[in-house]
Amino acid sequence: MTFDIDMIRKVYSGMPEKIEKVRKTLGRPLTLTEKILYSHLDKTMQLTSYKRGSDYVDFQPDRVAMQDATAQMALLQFMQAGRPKVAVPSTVHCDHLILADAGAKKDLETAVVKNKEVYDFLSSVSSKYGIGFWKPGAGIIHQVILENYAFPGGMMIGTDSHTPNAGGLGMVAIGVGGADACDVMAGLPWELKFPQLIGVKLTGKLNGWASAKDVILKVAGILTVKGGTDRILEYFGPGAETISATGKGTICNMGAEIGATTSIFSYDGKMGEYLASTGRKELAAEADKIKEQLRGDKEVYENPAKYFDQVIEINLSELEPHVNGPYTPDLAWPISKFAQAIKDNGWPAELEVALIGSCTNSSYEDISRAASIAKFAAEHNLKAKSEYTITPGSEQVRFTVERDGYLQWFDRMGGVILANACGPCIGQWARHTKDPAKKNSVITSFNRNFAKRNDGNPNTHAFVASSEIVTALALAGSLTFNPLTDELVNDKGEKVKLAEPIGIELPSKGFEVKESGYQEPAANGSEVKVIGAPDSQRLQLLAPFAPWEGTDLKGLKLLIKAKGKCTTDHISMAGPWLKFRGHLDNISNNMLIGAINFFNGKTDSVKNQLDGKYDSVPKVQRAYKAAHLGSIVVGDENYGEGSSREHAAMEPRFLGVRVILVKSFARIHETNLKKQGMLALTFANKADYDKVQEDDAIDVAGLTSFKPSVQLAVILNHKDGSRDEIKANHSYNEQQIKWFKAGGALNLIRS
Ligand code: MIC
Ligand code: SF4
Repeated sequence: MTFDIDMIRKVYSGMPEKIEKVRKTLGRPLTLTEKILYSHLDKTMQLTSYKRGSDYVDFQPDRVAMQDATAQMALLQFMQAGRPKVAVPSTVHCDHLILADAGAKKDLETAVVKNKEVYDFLSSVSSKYGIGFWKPGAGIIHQVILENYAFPGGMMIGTDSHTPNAGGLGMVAIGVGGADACDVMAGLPWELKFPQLIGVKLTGKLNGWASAKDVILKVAGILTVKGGTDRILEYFGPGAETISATGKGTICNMGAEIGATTSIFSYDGKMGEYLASTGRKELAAEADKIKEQLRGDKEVYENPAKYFDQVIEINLSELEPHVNGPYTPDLAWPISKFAQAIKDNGWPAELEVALIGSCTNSSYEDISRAASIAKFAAEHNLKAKSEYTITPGSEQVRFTVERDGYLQWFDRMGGVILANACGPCIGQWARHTKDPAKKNSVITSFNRNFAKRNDGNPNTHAFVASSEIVTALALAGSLTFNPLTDELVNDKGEKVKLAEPIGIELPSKGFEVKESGYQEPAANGSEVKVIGAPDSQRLQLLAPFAPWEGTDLKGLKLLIKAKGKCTTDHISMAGPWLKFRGHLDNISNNMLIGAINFFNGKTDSVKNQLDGKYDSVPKVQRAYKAAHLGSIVVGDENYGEGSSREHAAMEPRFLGVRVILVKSFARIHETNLKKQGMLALTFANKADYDKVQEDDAIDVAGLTSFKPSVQLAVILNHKDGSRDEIKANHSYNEQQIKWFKAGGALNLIRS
């Protein structure tokens, strides 16, 4: 399980010289992001100033990380690539498939039985191909990566959108689809649009109830869910150095919610302490040797407006705790305004469930801060008025906080400790609710709060905040409580004002764990057999997609014109569907069932143009497929925001959708579509969205001369015989056009 110090030494040994060369070539000081990106350029790339936000550049990442729900597809694809072993250090983490129901021990036991097939498959494939495997119960991918593998100055890709968590240790860590991971594991370069850079200058120091989480909740409010697309956020300034490494991780983690490519902090003392405390003194010593390379240049931080495309400044001393939501993570409320917002909007004030933990907020520090509130409550005869759950991020954190006596306070407050896993964050939650038809509220310390995400119920209003604010609100049982100013009444009828949380960044006795849950790959993988039954309902080998037919596309049926927010949760829902993540045919039955049909305002109800009847989206699409008719999906802004799950691209591909035409895309989803051989197009004129009618048959012209930067024509053939010809933009480069023509990137690797 040891971090790969030799690999890291190799990366570090080349860095100073490479960075000096870049500085000379570009003739200016460099941001940290540029230092890391340029020192990971693929050998085929030139050293030149890349145009931010538009030039595609090839990189060579140092690591790959995969979680169980996405690893299945990534590894099914890797198995087709025909390589004996992964080309870079890679790991798989079993965290998404554990249902939260009765508490940690029972839930884990149930999951191991229920998901046996998938765990056996992942464990055997990992062992065969040289991949480190973290068993269920070991922890959530991003926490385990931070504790074991992340390193300052490194570059990692991961099949999960919160991979940027590792930015808390100064790593450029980027969320991708499984096909991208497959490329890197197969030894191919990895392509990314060279990002624009946003500098976030932090001054002052967090105090009282304010925490690292509030930094990102505020940034989300400023930049919105689209504001980070094709951008990397680099945090710096005196305030940055006062935040713990895990607090930095929280900030970088939730950068995913603004669509950021990733977020990062420069190497500093806090990171060094964290490395030492997690058994990596040796690595800290190596990083210290080249610490100037692991920070942005002084001139950049002194004069950020000159080197970043945008600069945001936040004074931590004045930062108020925030609560964001409902339904979108960028609806940011300072706590002093939140009670009024609840009243003004008629959101349910009663808090039914409060949940802490997740990959975003489950460090030792987070748990100690929340536990200090729970301890104060126990000492002052206060009990939780809402249901209250705790999901530790890893077995190492759980073991250590139990040893140090924190868990008992949650217990006394009335809390339930869940397994070290994603659980309710991804809808793996058997919520015990009496009346699901009732509007209700929950609050979490997680990162996403899209409709239906946690419990599948559209009536649930989900909010996000820090672990300590969530804990305080659990005690109040109400969302209109402000712990900074208001009092609670305890069992004895006394008024109590909560004390401010006290956090301990790192355990004084160091971290400890008995059973880490790690499995080393086999020394000789060729002898390992992959475990999987041919008639499985959960795993299905992939068949190659058909290549492009060589002509323009004619008469595509409009499958759905999606209205408003259409995240990957709307396109390929998680929760109960997670069990089919390794079975493309089965999971395709959830395609777009959460998207709202523009024409009737309903979900999962679209017109079948063949018989004029309304039916569920996957059914209608299967009817088109059976009739050998292609189709098209039309969407709104930031289509595909949220998760990295490539199922959201593979399902339409598998069922015969040919084109996704939207106002704008989220980065990972757009790439996933291209990788699978789909046409991902955007309206050249966004108002043309309004021209699309329910019974349209749509043509796409210009494909025989498909070229980078050249628009395609889209012809809307309306039912009444009239037609509209509109223009569509695309962002395909030469290589991506080849993917389209081959019917998907994997078809190219294979050949
Ligand atoms: C999420 O937070 O939405 C997930 C579940 O972790 C996803 C990955 C998935 O869909 O498997 C993500 O963020 O990429
Ligand atoms: Fe798991 Fe939630 Fe983190 Fe995604 S955001 S990795 S589902 S804990």
